[in-house]
Order: sequence, then structure tokens, then C-alpha cells
Amino acid sequence: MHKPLSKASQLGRRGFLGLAGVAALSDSLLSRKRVVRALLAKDMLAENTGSSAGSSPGLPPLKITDVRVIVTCPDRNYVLVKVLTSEPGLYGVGDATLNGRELAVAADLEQHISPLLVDRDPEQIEDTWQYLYRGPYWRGGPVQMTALAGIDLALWDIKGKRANMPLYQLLGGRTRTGALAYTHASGRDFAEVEDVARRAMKRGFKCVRAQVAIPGLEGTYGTPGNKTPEAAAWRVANLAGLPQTEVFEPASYLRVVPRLFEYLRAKLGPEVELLHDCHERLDPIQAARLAHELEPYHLFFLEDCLRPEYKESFRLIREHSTTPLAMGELFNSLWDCVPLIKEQLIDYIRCDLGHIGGITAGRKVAALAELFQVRTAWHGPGDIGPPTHAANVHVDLSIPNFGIQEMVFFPDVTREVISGGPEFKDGYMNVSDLPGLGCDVNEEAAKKCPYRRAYLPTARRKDGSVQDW
Ligand code: CS2
Ligand code: MG
Repeated sequence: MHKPLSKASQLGRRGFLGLAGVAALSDSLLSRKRVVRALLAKDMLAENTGSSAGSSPGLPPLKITDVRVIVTCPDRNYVLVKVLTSEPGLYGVGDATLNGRELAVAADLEQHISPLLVDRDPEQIEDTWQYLYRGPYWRGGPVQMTALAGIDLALWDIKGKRANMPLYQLLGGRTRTGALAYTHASGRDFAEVEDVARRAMKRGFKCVRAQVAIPGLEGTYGTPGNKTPEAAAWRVANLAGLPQTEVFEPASYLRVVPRLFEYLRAKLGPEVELLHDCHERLDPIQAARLAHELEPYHLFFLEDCLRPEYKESFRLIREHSTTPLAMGELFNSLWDCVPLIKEQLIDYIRCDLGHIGGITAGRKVAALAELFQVRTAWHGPGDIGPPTHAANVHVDLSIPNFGIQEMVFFPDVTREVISGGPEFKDGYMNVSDLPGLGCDVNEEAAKKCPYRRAYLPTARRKDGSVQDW
């Protein structure tokens, strides 16, 4: 028999239902408030910027309608971004490739960033940059900054296309006729490095980065490694999508590198500019010793001597050597660059525009560097896509403190998927006068090259301890 509820419990239930009702009401009020706030935010921006939601005066308002994330593997994995707009046929292309973590960036773009961008005005590049950098509260890091860079490049591409200008024009116009370029000369021994360098010089390069295999060490960074069973093992490990582990010992490396540059100067003469990448492998005193021992060979620069965590240790290198220093491809934040530039502990800032937040970030780093007579040498390897290489050169051509531009030649299979990008001629890089970034993505071709998991190698010392690759 169902017992009638006491007065108190009836009151209790009514109270609870009342409360639930109030909660639901406040909930809908809250969400309504949120919607209103979002609309207000847009109106706020429009109001404050005095233009219809920020679009260029005289041009119809523009909205982002979709963000496509294209993961493809023509010769290696790339993550490309296509930002579509409400203007038929107008879209922006960006590159968000982070070697070994491609799918993490793609997921960030697809799951977290794209929903925030739909309906936004693509013309508000700086506001979008701040919104995507500071908005998530958790900020920075290679994955988020690469995703942000992909969007940033695409928005600049849209702005250039709308203005019907190549980006270097939009960024202030040419400061030079071309961007001095360097390429890689790697070999298993000194003679092979010399041979590859001579071929590059024949091709018009005035600057060559030289890397040589270190006897007794399997696979030193930047070298082809000797065609040993280990190399074969590397290929198999890579097929299995697992990182290969190399062995590195600084002592033998420090003995070999100065002799390499003594050899190259003797063979190639004083004219050709020579560079070397330590790839973040040395301790401060080892780096100071190497920079000092390389002085007689007048390197254009010695790159990434130390791990990015040890910026203050560049003081020790400066104390012991006048070899020009470059640093920065592992920096993911503008603020990482400040101490080294402000104290002039480096001569070249080597950020990767694709990993630090795109053109918007690159311009700020360049402007800061100009104030301290530090030049740029943006990262330009083969594991970032042609759109980032194009962004590098658009910025290079429009700043006063450009130093040098790393470049690679992309294979035809990649160019079928990603067209455009900077061109090399007689030692210099240049971009076309196409509006925007000057790159495009063939989505059909991209679909035919599915992603394949792959990793960068890792490294260990002979005692088995972890070493920076
Ligand atoms: C290198 C890069 O080109 C360079 O300066 O440091 O090739 C680097 O090893 C790769 O981009 C790593 O992903
Ligand atoms: Mg490097």
C-alpha cells in the first residue's frame, strides 16, 4: 500500500522539483547567455574595428565556411589545411606538418580548432592568432603551434588572394631580389661530402651545409649512414612505423668535425659559405670547444649547438669563440626567442614558421631580431611542406634583416599533390607573383597517398642512456 508522503517530504519533493526547475531554467539562461556573448564578441570586434566584422572596406563580408584537414604521404607524411570561405572559389592553403606527430596535429585541427573557425571572418588574422593561442588557456607546444601555423598560413593566403597580391607585397614589399639559399651536402666520408658540395656549387649554390658520418657511430644526424645491415634494419623498422635508434658519442664527433672543415676549406677554397648543424647534441663546454676549433674555417654559422632548454649556456660559447651561431628550429613560442636575441647570444634566429605559429609569428620574431642586429635563417628542411617553404621566402623577401634560407628540392610525387612553392635559381630562392602564398593542394591526388606512420630516429649513448638525436 503506497504510504502518503509526510508534509515535510512533500515540501522536500516540491522544493527539489522547484530547484531542478530553477537549475534547468538557469541552464538554458546560461546557454542563451553564452550564445548572446558569442554574438556580442563578434559584434564587439566589428564595433571596435569599425568595419563590418573586419572585412576589407568595399569588399563583401567574408566568412569561413569550412576547414579541411588533408593528411597525405606522397614521399613522406604531410598535414595540409584548406580554409574555405563564403566567397565561391576563394580558399586558403596552409601546412601543419609535424614530423612524427602528424595525426596529433590533424586531430587538434579537426576536433578542436575547426569548430571555432566556422563563421569567423578570415580577414582578422591577428585576432584569430590571439584567439587560438590564448583562447584555449593551455597554450604553446609543437602540436598546437603547428596547427595554429597551418591556419595562419591559410588566412594570409586568403588575404593575399583578396588583395590580389603575392604575400611579400602585402608584408611590405621586396627588400631584396632573392633570398640567399643553402642546401645540404652529406657524406659517409670527407671525399663524399666534398663531391656532394661540388655538385651543389655547380648547381648555383653559394652556401652549403656539410655533415659527415662519424666512424664507429651508426647513423650520425644528417648523414646517409653507411649502407650497413643497420641501415637496412632502419628501413625495416620504419616500415613497421617504429623509430630507429642510432648511437652517438660526442668525443668522436668533436674529433672529426673540425677536420672535416679543414679538409673542405683546403679543397673548396675560401669563397663558398660553409654551415654545420650540431643538432642539439653537445654539452655547453663541448659546444664552446667546437665553436672555437671551427674558427679558422670561417663558417657562415654553427647551428643548434645546444638543446633548446639551455639558452643561457650560449654565453659560455660566446666567451670562447667568434664562430657565428644559429638557433631556434625547436622553439615553439615567440618568447623562446627573446633571451638569445636580446643578449645577442646568437647571430641567426632559426625558427620554423610551421612550428611557431606561421607568418604572423615569423614577422614578430624578425622584427625583434632586427632591433638587436640578429638575422633570420628560417628552418627549411624536407619534412615541412611547400606552403611553409613559400611562407619562409615571402617573409625573407620583405624583411630588412634576412640572413639565409635553408631549402630542399621536393620530388615530383610531392609536387603532384602540393603545387607551387618557392623556386631556386643561381643561389637564391624566389616566389611567384601569384596572389597569396602561391601554393595549391590537389585533394584527389592527396587521397591516393594515404598516411603511413613513421618516426624520426632516436639516439642513445654507448652506455645505453638517452641522447638527443
Ligand atoms: C634539421 C632538420 O634541417 C635542419 O636544420 O635540423 O632536418 C631536422 O632534423 C628535421 O626537420 C627534424 O624533423
Ligand atoms: Mg637543424
